[in-house]
Amino acid sequence: MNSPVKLVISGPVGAGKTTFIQTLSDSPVVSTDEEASEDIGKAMTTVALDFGTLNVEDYPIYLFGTPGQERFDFMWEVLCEGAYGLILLIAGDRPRDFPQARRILEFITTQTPIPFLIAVTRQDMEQVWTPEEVSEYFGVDPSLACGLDARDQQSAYETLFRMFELINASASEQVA
Ligand SMILES: Nc1nc2c(ncn2[C@@H]2O[C@H](COP(=O)(O)OP(=O)(O)OP(=O)(O)O)[C@@H](O)[C@H]2O)c(=O)[nH]1
Ligand SMILES: [Mg+2]
Repeated sequence: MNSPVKLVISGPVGAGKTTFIQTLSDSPVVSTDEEASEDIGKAMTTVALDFGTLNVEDYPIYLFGTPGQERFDFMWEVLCEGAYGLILLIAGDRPRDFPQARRILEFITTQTPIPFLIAVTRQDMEQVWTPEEVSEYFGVDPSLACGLDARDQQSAYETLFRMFELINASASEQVA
């Protein structure tokens, strides 16, 4: 059995992190959702982490989700230790959350320089930023952003495999 590949799923409140891990996980997800004490537009929010696992070929994949609320940001560093990649989820119809997403991305990649993918959820909404527009906002190559419906298994798998491609590309760059 290969050693587990750890991925971190982060992003602002309501981006779809818990849903994404639930959609992908083969095991019951360890979730720490509690009733939100502030009005964040939904009833439940993650206060510590989400943890889910799946197998891809012979590789166990560990998915660690962070809380979205900034007051729980002390968890980010802990959860990122030893991670191979970061999937940053962001709701494409909530541009007011983009600055926070940028802070998360900068914080994590400064502490732990790992490959990242920006997955833009809620592409089915009427007024929504496309992955290309979001990559421009972040000032990154368009290949580092994709669309995602966190509720949909196929879409979630496509995002996961895109992340693996980026991890492989970065590993071969380091060898070259
Ligand atoms: N319409 C639509 N809804 C989505 C999509 N992806 C996720 N959702 C919904 O968005 C909501 C996201 O909620 P969560 O998964 O709890 O979000 P979270 O990022 O874990 O939030 P916190 O833990 O509070 O930071 C859920 O109701 C999902 O069903 C999408 O692509 N389109
Ligand atoms: Mg959550």
